[in-house]
Amino acid sequence: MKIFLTILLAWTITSNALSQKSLKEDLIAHYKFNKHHLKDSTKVFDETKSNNGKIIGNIIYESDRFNNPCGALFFDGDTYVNVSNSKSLQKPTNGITIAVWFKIKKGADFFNQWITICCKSNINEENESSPQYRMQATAQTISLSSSFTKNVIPQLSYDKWYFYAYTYDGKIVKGYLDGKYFVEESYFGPLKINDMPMEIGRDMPGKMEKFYGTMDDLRIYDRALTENELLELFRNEEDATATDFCQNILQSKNPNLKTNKDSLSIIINQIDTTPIDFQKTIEVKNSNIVIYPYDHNVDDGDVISINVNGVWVKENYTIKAKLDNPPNEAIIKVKVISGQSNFIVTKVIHEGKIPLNTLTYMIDDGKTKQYIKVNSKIGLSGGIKILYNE
Ligand SMILES: [Ca+2]
Ligand SMILES: [Ca+2]
Repeated sequence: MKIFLTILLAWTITSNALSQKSLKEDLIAHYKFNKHHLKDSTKVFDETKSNNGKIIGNIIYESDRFNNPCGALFFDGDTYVNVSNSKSLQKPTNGITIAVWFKIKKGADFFNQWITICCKSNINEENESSPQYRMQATAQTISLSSSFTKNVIPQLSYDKWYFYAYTYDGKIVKGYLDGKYFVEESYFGPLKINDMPMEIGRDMPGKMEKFYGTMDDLRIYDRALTENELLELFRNEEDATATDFCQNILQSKNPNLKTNKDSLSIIINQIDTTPIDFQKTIEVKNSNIVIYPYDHNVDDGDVISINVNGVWVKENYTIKAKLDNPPNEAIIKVKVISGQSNFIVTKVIHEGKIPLNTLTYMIDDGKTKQYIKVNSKIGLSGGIKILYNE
């Protein structure tokens, strides 16, 4: 159902000094999406501690808007996060704010992927309580609930960080981009409570949408924030200190140590101190590749970690013998970058019964499957370089 746009010409002017609340007040979830080196890598942590989530799909961290490695979570168009229902997630009925930093990956579908941030529902049916609330937008609409969808076209570019927010105060839904108000419309809720989980990066009700891009600092409030408060969030630099979240260490201020995507050796020195023996260079014909690592010989309990282009895509992973139909969790889907060296590094954590770890990477670019054998052992990681030219 679409509601016609009502532009309210009169602003209600309240005294900001008196009504100013802390930005922690009524905050029911805040996901920083920073990788925690020592914590469960399948989880995303809520700063309010009430609503931790579980990543379903590939766990891929990317640099955040401050260029800190592993400071933001990448959604590959299939991956999403499940957050169990809770009393606090059920709170928003007469007011809400959903605010997020996101970057849409080049190639994302205008309708099925676009701004699919969160949705408090995990069923296909769309009704007045499914979802209780959502932040979903195609290239031409924005949606807060099943009965609030509005046609609007925010002009967004691929691969660029944006700060996006919806607020609802019981009367009006407002949309903000980079802290600035861009749209509003009357809407008389209330948002109807449900018992369903909240999903991040997936919106099941009605049409299924899944996010393809990177997300950071998702915050949900049980009230409508003011424009000033949203500007304050937009300017927030809490995590701006140079930190390598891949390893939970503060980076040196030396600019040469900053992530420079074109410099293979610099990235490699940052991810790990274990020397790497590059054993093979291959070429692929497509930027989207599927990688399937398996134990070359017998399944003897080798535990490894795999790094693709600076990101630990598998950690403490027990490598298995080859399967004809490998399960999803055994497969790594990545996008390689054109015109530079991409790499896969295998670090041995624990050697199985047979000391030298030999594994095979099946690398499928959609046209051909290449099978690359890599040897690695504790203290000497094995590497493959991948070249792709657009
Ligand atoms: Ca972050
Ligand atoms: Ca949907």
